[in-house]
Amino acid sequence: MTPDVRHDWTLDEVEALFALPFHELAWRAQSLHRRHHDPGRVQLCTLSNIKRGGCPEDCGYCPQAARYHTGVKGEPLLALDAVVDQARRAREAGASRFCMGAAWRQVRDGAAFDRVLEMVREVNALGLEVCVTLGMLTDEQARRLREAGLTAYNHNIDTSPGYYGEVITTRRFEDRLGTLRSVRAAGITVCSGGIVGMGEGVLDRAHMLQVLANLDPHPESVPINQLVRAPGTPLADQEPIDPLDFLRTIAVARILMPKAMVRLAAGRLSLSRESRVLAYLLGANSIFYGEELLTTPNPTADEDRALFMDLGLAPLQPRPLAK
Ligand code: SAM
Ligand code: DTB
Ligand code: SF4
Repeated sequence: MTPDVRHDWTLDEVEALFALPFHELAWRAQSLHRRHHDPGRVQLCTLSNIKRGGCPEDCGYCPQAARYHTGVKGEPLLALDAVVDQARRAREAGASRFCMGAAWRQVRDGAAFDRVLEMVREVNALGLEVCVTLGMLTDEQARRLREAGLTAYNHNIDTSPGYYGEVITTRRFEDRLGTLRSVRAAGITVCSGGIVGMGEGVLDRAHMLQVLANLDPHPESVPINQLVRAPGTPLADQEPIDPLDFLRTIAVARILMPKAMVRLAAGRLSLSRESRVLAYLLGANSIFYGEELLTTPNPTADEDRALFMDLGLAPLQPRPLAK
């Protein structure tokens, strides 16, 4: 019998999963999901944009890239107290993970990074899983984050190796993999996924998931974002994709990485209530929770809580606070 967790997926195999009739795909995704997770629990992760806008990179999807006229102004790194307050409120609202994002190309040693390390320390002390996404980093910076109590580092590969250059030219796909290696070497869990709906083909989606699934170990967390079409970015007028194609990507991610938390990430606002339900049935077991992602809107906490009630789903609980 083939094991559930594999690291030797071929591109043909992954493409074949995308080509399955929907009922077959759904059955396989759901069976694996139930074998490795409680299907009634979804993790709520709250995002905080600790360093907004002004980014030197040219990622074609991103409202925070300084070179596009998106209306997002560059701002300095938030104060420690403001972020810790946000984390406390997120926990009270039911989140068990707090993710802090910075619009940086890479981490630079100095006062700003020292403040981020403080943020990690304090959020960890609140009993929350702590994740940061700060761009590229070195082995030593990863080690310092680990020491401060970081649970996870988010660094998306975003798309296939072949399509990467169509969307981003200021760094290479290989740079992303290098950062993921530093994160893993430091003993931090890996959060890495990508974006669907940037004009890529099914083969690109298959290739992106194949790269993630052939990392050993698999990323513990895999965010699947649907492109949020931000005015002013090169991808502002991209044709929206068929929700079924987005859902297929979620299901294939679940099949390839059965133990990972698969996150129904950006783009939830453009999905119908029923498509969101299907995403949970196909193996998504984590969402971004709170009315804003980094710069764009997300469903409100009330809306998500109401849907959870209707479906009988419950949030994963944060770990109890030490006395
Ligand atoms: N600057 C760091 C980096 O790029 O790694 C961290 C922040 S960056 C905003 C984190 C991720 O957000 C990107 O890798 C991308 O996957 C996602 N993202 C950014 N803009 C998006 C958009 N308009 N729609 C969907 N996902 C987006
Ligand atoms: C991820 O995969 N998606 C999040 C988080 N990791 C950092 C970011 C989504 C950003 C959507 C566009 C915005 O709000 O600026
Ligand atoms: Fe900068 Fe990250 Fe946005 Fe790219 S995705 S422009 S690196 S903030």
